[in-house]
Amino acid sequence: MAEDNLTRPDHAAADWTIPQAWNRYTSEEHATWDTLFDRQVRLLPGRVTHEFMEGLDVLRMSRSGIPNFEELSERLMRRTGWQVVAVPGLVPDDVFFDHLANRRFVAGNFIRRPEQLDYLQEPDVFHDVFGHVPLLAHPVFADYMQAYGQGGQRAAALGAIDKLARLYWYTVEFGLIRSGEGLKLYGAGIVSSFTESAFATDDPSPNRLGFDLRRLMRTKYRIDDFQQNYFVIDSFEQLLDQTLNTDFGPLYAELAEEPDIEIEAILPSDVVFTRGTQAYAREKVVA
Ligand code: HBI
Ligand code: FE
Repeated sequence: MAEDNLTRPDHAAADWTIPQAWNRYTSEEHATWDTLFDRQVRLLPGRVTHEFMEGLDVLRMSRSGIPNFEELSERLMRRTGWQVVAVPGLVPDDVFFDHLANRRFVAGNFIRRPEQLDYLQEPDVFHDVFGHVPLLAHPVFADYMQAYGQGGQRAAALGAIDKLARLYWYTVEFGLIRSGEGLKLYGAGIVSSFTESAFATDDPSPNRLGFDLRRLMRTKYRIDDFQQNYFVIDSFEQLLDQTLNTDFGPLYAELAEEPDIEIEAILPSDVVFTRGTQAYAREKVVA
């Protein structure tokens, strides 16, 4: 969840959008995008779900330099009716949900510095656009993102954003999907990260568990390091169906009575794809 104490910069509109000011990117900034892009497209084939690669392709994202949001939005609009709009950084939850509910994806317009290629706290244009936008070209995933925004508005009214935020985290940001050839990546937090793309697919440390909406909404998550647990969906249709066909009001009321589940816990009811060794997280604690 975004911090509550965000203040809207003077140059941002009431909905927190700003001009992307594409002409103001320096050649060094475009080069940073190209560096990040090149290493991801070398790493991702075979690891990422095919819908992601198709999205990169139909949106012509392999052209050099930071994408121009107007051009990108034109292509995306023709496919699924989504747009990409620029914001200065994190926006308040209600603003975020309102944009998603109206099929607008908010993207930070700044890019990380060359010495921060592997880690930065705030979502920049590479995470937001490379990570999130390709799947918005997929009709079912596009509908899921809108449903999430609408669900966010209802969750806010019910005081349950913390539960719903876990759904975003474990699907949109860090989700895995089953395919004929095994588990594939689709979460934006993974696909935009050189180190976590390899970790999430190959490392024996994390658990990889079947998607279960109620279970997932009880599960804590970590924002400071590689995930200790990934949830695996069968298909984007499953994700959309469950989101549209669940009555979240009663679910939140029930969840309020149930304890949170620890990040690395495996329950008897879980479908287990990988029982993680958790070696990575344990070594980190000692170090
Ligand atoms: N703002 N720019 C931006 N990007 C996000 O991903 C984002 C946000 N504000 C709130 C938010 N995400 C999440 O906390 C909500 O899903 C709860
Ligand atoms: Fe993100």
